[in-house]
Amino acid sequence: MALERTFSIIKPDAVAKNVIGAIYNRFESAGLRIVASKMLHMSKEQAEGFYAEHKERPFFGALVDFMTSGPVMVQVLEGENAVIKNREIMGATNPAEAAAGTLRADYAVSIDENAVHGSDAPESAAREIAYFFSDEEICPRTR
Ligand code: IDP
Repeated sequence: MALERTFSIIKPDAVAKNVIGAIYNRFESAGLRIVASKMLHMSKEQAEGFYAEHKERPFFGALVDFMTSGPVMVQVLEGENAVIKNREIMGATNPAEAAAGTLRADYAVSIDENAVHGSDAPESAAREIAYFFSDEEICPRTR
């Protein structure tokens, strides 16, 4: 299996809880490598563009407000089956349904404030990575 990349966000609620390192540890313990990373405070336009596919959903306004409420960490994770592996580490969208030991079970309080984002397919991963990172900002594993 070739190495795959996925895009991840540690959302404002988890950054506020001071669990960036704990979450990075979960990625690394599962064999995923952080090959790009930065902290930023999204603008309204940036958050609206990122979540454009949800524009017609009733929760869109609340989602944009939340994602712009504080800083986030954005990162590119690389590894075998990175997309699916990260989704497994994250757990279900609604923390009430997230399996024990997943990030959302451990760190999220509600479906609105659910700690992390992760791409749902290789195609969306490529789009989302390019939304936040230039090629020069990504440092693939060298050995
Ligand atoms: P995902 O983050 O697990 O991929 P999506 O369905 O792509 O889930 O939804 C994107 C984000 O929108 C979720 O992480 C969550 O923050 C928010 N969201 C999704 N469904 C609801 C809902 O029914 N109410 C409130 N917020 C929601």
